[in-house]
Amino acid sequence: MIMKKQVTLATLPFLALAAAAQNQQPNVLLIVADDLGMGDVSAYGSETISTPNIDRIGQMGVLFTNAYATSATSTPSRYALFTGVSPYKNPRAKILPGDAPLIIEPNQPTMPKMFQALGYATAGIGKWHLGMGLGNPDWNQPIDPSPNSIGFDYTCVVAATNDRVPTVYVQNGNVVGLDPDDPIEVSYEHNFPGEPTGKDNPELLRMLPNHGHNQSIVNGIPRIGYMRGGQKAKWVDEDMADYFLGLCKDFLDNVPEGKPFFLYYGLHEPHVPRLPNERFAGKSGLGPRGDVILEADWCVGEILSYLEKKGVLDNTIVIFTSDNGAVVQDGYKDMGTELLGNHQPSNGMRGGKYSLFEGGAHIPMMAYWKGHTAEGKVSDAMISQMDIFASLAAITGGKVAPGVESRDFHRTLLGKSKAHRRELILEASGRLCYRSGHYALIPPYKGKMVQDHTGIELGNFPEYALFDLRKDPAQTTDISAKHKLRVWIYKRRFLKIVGEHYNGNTKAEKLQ
Ligand code: NG6
Ligand code: CA
Repeated sequence: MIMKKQVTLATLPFLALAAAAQNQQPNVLLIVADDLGMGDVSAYGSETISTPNIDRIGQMGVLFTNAYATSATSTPSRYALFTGVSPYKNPRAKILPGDAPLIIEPNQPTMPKMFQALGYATAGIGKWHLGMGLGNPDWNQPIDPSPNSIGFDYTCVVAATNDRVPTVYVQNGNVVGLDPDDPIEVSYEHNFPGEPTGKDNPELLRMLPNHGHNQSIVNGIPRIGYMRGGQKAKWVDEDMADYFLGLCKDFLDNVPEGKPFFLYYGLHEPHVPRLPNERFAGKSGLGPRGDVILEADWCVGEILSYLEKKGVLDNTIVIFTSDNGAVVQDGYKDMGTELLGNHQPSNGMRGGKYSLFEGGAHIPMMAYWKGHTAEGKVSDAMISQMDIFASLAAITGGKVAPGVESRDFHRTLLGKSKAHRRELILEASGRLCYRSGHYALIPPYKGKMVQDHTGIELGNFPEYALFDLRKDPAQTTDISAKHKLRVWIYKRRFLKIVGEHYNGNTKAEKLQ
């Protein structure tokens, strides 16, 4: 159920900058949360959590009820968002360790490069997870290629995830606060002599893992991967939200006069480990996961207010979304499940992050551009994050090179059209499924149905399974036996699109 609230914006002082803004290209603020489900956003009807700032984007603009990331995990999803290319076509677009090489080729077209070519000031701040350097980089030297190499003038990022080493910020390819007398070493294979680990030193931990996450300890939290040195450069998890928000504001303050900007703001919440600033701790009643969602919502409110204060919000296209669906328990014992109560992060959809079911890649998404988006519009058009690239290109006059699959749905993005993707390929931990109209086809895959440590249903069926999402949005009933012809048609189509990339079954299963 969608709640509709009336929102009026306070009229703020009209600054000189705003006057200049009227005649220039629209700015773009792309906010991507990490593992936020549709049910975590109150605009989608949740009454167990309140996210008024995020909701406001949908209330002022368009709220999408049928929006998809390409994937059910972060790396492939963000790869597609920035490159407009299906992640299953890049074998490296899988959950990356913190020392992975950049998986976007130096000559590959990207959305930020498109904006750069148009003369935009561009920045990428927050969660990255697309690799950097050429593999196992020397963290004590400038890293090249860096996130800047894909078209950002300025970047400051978490290299991978907040649960992976190195637990330092990397700014324009350089570790922030590096002390040459305390060099950083990182390994995903072996520990460094004398360094404690979560596995061997549980007495040093303030949060226990429930799966993995038992290697180097930073701030009392066991992480994935081993790290030594860099003591002064290590981030403080509880300050991360304020840190990235501050950098976003700095960037906005320094956009050269007359230039539009493209700002990718990768919120790290509510990915594990969930360590809210003390201002939010205990505030949601849902435990740390709910608290960091409130923190993320506050960040969104702050950045919108800042744009407003600077007089540029009116000429800024604001897009809010999440990289993949929700997960409650993702490797730490942080009371997520115990305190969940009636909260439904996946909004009643089956599965979650990692899943081929709808909970994997069906994500929250909203767009607002004053005077251009229809106010308070709820759109059920099937839209993919991969199409944001070409849609923004169409609005700004940018170029999308051949080979990029991103398609222009800008009128849909602005809530002015019902044009939509007729079909989608979705990816979840290397497995693929197919959406057509209101049907979801899940091809057979080996493996467990339920992932032990997350409790998430992955969607591994022995045969093709078909779901009618209009009648059965929770995917309770596989209707393949009654819809043999539809299964046959969809299967053929699916295999034609993905070809060799479908590896779920024997060769006989492949289209001849
Ligand atoms: C998994 C981690 C999980 C998370 C995920 C990446 C374990 C047991 N689980 O391997 O905690 O880090 O990778 O999440 O290690 S993502 O949102 O960046 O894709
Ligand atoms: Ca994620």
